[in-house]
Amino acid sequence: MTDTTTAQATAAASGAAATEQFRSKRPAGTADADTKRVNTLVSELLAATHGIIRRHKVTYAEYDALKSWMIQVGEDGEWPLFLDVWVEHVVEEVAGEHREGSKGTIEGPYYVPGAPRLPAEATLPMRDGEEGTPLLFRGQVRSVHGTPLAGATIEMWHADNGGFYSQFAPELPKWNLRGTVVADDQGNFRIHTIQPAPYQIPTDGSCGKLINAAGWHAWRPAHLHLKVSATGHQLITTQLYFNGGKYVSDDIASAVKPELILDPVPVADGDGREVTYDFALDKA
Ligand code: MBD
Ligand code: FE
Repeated sequence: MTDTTTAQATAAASGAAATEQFRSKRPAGTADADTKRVNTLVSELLAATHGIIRRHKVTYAEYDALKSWMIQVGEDGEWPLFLDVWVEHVVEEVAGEHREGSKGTIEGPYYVPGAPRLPAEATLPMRDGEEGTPLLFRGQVRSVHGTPLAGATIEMWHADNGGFYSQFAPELPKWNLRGTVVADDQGNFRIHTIQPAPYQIPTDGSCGKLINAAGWHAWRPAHLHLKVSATGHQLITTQLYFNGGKYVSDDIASAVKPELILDPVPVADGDGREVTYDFALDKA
């Protein structure tokens, strides 16, 4: 890890950035306020909570601990982190139920739209001497019937070799390790980047406090985030992991699926590793 970055990354700063990012992507009040639906969902959520309280004889001390913790989650801006780590995977499971194409998984809190557009063979924006094993990620975007999708776009974002995301940790260039690659007329792409490190949930905030209190670990396996899209097709939000990597079988965000594990091989004539991964997109 880079000491300067570690020294200054705080839960509150990355939480505030994630909260701001979420607000700008999805302005408040866009969900359907269907009274019956709200009644059903909130009533069942409350009933499940009441059941837990009765079953475990929850005390006032515990109730107050929950209240102060929830207040702190808000103050830290960590609601996006909390929800995406412990809830989003089930929302994604339901949303992806009827799709035939490539597997998706959760988006997480650190996507930023509008990353620089790059040609079909490109290197993600990175610093001079960016640390980490070089990785060539290449493949083809096709329809579920196998038709190459010309001009498909592959948005990729990932952490650096210290596990930090640009725009959510200090001192990183704005678009570091973020890009929007436009595939060629056969849907092919070749993306040069570096392998990210595993990601640790900030230990100094409310989510870190919960992890400690519950005796869990705070880690996600190293991963690449992707949004793959093409005209007339459904966008896929996914992540890819590295075979044999730490936490691949024990992701705190429960977002690993067997289809999403890459096994890169050393490049024949140079540094680093390469891997091919093709995407199949469902019709819109
Ligand atoms: C991440 O990098 C991430 O992908 C998720 C889902 C949650 C927290 C940090
Ligand atoms: Fe991530």
